[in-house]
Amino acid sequence: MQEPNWQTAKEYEDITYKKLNGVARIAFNRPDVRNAFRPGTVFELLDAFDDARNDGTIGVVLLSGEGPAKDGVYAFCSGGDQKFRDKAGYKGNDGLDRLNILEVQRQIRFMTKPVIAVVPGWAVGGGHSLHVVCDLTLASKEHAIFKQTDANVASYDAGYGSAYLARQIGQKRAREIFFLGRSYSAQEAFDMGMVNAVVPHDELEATAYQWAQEILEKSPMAIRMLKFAFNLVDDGMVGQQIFAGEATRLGYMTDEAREGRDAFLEKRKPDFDQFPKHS
Ligand code: S0N
Repeated sequence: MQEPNWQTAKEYEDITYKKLNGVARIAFNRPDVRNAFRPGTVFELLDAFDDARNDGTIGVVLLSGEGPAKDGVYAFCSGGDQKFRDKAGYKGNDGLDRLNILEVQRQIRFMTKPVIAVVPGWAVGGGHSLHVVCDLTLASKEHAIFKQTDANVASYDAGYGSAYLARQIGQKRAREIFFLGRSYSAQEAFDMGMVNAVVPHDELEATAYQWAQEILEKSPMAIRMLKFAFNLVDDGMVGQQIFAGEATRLGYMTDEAREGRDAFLEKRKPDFDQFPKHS
C-alpha cells in the first residue's frame, strides 16, 4: 500500500497537522514522552481540530501519534504529562491549572465529521480515553498496546473514557481495564470490541487513509446524521441539541422554511397553505 503524500497544513510545536484529499491528519509529536500531552499540546489540538471542522474540503479527521521515539517505541498518546500536573490540573505557561483535554474529547465527539484514531503504539491513560471517544479505531498489529493507568496515578477520566468505554465493550471488561491497569494487544482490544481493525504496522497509515476515502464517497449529510444519532442516546440534552441542530439544518433546506424567511423579509403573511400537512 502506498503511503499518503500528506501536505503540512500548519506548523505546531507539540503536534503535526497535515491534509490530503479531504482528509486531515492530526498527530501528537512528543514521541520521547510517549506522546503525553501538556496544556500547550492541548491548545494546539483544539486549534487544529477547529480548523478541520471549519474546512469545507475536509470530511474525515485522523488522530495519531508520531514516532517512533529514540528508543524505537511507538505511541499514540500516554495521556496527561505528569511533569506538568499540579494541584488542580496541568499547569500551563500562564500558571493556570487546566483539565482542557476534556474540551478536545468534546470536539471529537461533537465534530460534524468522523474522527478515526490511528494507534501506532501505546494508547494509555488520557490517550486511551481519546481513542475511546473517536468514532473508529485502527491499531498497529505489532506495536499497539492499550492500557489504562488512570488509577495508578490517581488522575482518572470518569466521563467518556470510562463510562462510554463500558458502552463499547461492556461493564465487566471496562471495569477490568480500569481496576487492574493491564496491557492489551491490538488483537485483544479488537476482540473486546474497542478496535475496528488490526493492521500490519507498515500499512496502518495507508489503511486509515483508505478508510477515510471510503467514508468520503458517502453522503456527508448521512454521515453527520448517523454520527449524531449514534451519539444521541448517551449524550443527554446536549446530544439532543446537536442532533436537533442537524434536523434544523435540513429544515432550512426546504421551500417551507424559505417561505417563512421570505415572508418576514417581504413584510407579508407567510403562505404555509401551499405545503402538505403530512400524516
Ligand atoms: C506509556 C507507558 C506505559 C510506556 O512505558 P515504556 O514504553 O516502558 O516507557 P517509559 O520508560 O515509561 O516512558 C518513556 C519516557 O516517557 C515518559 N512518559 C511516558 N508517559 C508519560 C506521561 N504521561 N507523562 C510524563 N512523562 C511520560 C517517561 O517518564 C519516560 O521518560 P524518561 O525517559 O525521561 O524517564 C508508560 O510510560 C506509562 O505508564 N506512562 C504514564 C501513563 C500515565 O499514567 N498517564 C496519565 C494517566 N492519566 C491521564 O492521562 C488522565 C488525564 C486526563 O486525560 C484527564 C482525565 C479527566 C479529566 C481531565 C484530564 C486531563 O488531563 O485534562
